[in-house]
Amino acid sequence: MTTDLDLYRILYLIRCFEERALAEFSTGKLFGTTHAYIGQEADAAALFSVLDPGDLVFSNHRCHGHFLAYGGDPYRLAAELMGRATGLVGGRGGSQHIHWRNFYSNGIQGGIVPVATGMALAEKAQKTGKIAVVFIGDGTLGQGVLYESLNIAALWSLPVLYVVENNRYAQTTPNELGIAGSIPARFQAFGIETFEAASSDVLTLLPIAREAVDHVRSRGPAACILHTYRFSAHSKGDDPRDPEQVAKIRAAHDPLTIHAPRIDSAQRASLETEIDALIDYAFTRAANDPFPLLNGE
Ligand SMILES: Cc1ncc(C[n+]2csc(CCOP(=O)(O)OP(=O)(O)O)c2C)c(N)n1
Ligand SMILES: [Mg+2]
Repeated sequence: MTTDLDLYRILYLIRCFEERALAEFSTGKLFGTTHAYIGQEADAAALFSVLDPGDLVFSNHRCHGHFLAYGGDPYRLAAELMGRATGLVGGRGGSQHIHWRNFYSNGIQGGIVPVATGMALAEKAQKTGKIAVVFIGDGTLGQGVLYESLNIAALWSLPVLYVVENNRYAQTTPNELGIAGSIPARFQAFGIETFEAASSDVLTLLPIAREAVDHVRSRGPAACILHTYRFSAHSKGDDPRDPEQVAKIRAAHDPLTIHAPRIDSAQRASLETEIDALIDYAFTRAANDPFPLLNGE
């Protein structure tokens, strides 16, 4: 049974990690790039609360929140962002290419969708009862390989959930300049069932996530389309939006502000102190870890 406190823990953990990652970035401690999940936390909190531990997860360039909600270690992730040998993949994957247990991510838009679909086929063939969940952004609806994957998933009734996190922008391009027609119709054209929500309230998203996951487990492929907002820039400085507009959106749709009043304030304060310390430990320890050796050892 997932409690309100469990959900707040995930929301706060992601927020805290991402804010620290952005702060560390500006001091030059992180390598490559980074795409913060700030604003979208409720999507991950809801979906990961209804998955089974053995399910497979395929994420994208905006993967930190998914990884933390999956139960990943913030220290190993921080070490990966800093290119350290102790990182999730030895410091060679960076922010976008991480792997741990049944969690995989890939920074090529849509690149991991056929992989997730194929892994769903493998799970079905082996009758494991596990499902594959793959996250894409609205901007990734333009990748042709998505539609090849949907076709096969529908034809072979594969246990795969396509999660579209529609934060309304593909980097700096708003939806209306990049997406024709309706998003659900793109899945429905293949006979794939769609579940949809426009909310940053984790309690609104939870039953929809559960319905979508149940559908995949018992009947076959589905899409879960979540309309959300990102509050930070696409990666670091690239945000064409009017800051006043972003502030207004944030004031109305912050998943933490929406959920926090449901938690006893003393409990919340103690949880926040605990997570602040955990994140501080993660980044401080990672910053002191060794870099991988150049000869590949
Ligand atoms: C094939 C490919 N083209 C371009 C890029 C560069 N790129 C990274 S993220 C991104 C926008 C993605 O938008 P969306 O799918 O909506 O995800 P969001 O960043 O909004 O979470 C682009 C163009 C890429 N990673 N892969
Ligand atoms: Mg987007």
